Amino acid sequence: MERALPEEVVEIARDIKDMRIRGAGRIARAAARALSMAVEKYSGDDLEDFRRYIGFVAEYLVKTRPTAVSLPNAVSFVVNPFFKARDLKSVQEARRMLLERASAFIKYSEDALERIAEIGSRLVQDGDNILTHCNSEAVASIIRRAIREGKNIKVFATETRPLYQGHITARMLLDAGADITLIPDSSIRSIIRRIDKVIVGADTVTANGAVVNKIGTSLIALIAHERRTDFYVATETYKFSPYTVWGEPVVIEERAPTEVASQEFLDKHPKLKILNPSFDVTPSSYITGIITEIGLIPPNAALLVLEEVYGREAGHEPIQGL
Ligand code: RUB
Repeated sequence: MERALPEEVVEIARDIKDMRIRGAGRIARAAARALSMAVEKYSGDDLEDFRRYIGFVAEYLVKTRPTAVSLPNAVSFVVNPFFKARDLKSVQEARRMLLERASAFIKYSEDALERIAEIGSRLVQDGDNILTHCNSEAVASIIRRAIREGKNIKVFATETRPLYQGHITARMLLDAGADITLIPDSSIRSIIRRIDKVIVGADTVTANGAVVNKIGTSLIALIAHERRTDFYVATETYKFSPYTVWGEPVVIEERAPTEVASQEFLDKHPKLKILNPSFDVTPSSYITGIITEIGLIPPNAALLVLEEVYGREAGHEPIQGL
């Protein structure tokens, strides 16, 4: 079914796709915002048509980026109660329900970051050297909090090629007054001896406690493991994937070759192939602990977190109505 979508919704979807909105938490909140806008812009009074419309918007948003499960989880948090409700009498009533769910999600997400900061900063000791990869607001919240608590820490941030999200981390943490050093991705093995703790974010946590995050994360975990350096993941529980409970694989996003080499270079060498996966998978055995808003959990307890969040429905069609 082709439908016209409100320009604001199309714009948010485009921003997610083109990574002007990026990072699993931000993507999730943007999707909740887009759903609110779609609800506000709907003008009809036919409840069945409204159901089809919301299903269409939900599917459209979920397709923008494939890897971070925070996106379908946020969408299902907003739309599932609506699709499940059997006693809705009007579009007006449905509208209210969806708007409430969208703002509840955004509030939950913001509060979760504060809890993660609180729990995560307890792990940070005065004098620690902390290594992070890519740009994660969950990790940034922990570091900011540790600095506010007066801990004297040094942060090492990888560049995170090919898109250099490490520069975003550097800017963010400089603004927070951090002592921060930017390092090439390939320098980790020589720098790890100076590091006390690695803390990274997550796009998806699977039922068996593996963590999907920016490409290169698993290499850092392997190096940390070799040296027995603690490796933590900071993540909200809505990045745990109910889809993986029954073994559904996480789709790893492949991005454009032009992120790795210029169009001019590619044109000059038409036989050159480029591979540009955006994420990788770190096995649970390399992870010391996962810092969530509900506590510091061992990676092997991921399934328990999924049961806590989704109950016995974990893994069964998390998004309704599509
Ligand atoms: C971002 C990335 C981040 C996670 C967690 O990848 O891998 O580590 O999304 O971030 P991209 P947050 O730049 O490709 O979106 O803690 O902010 O949700």
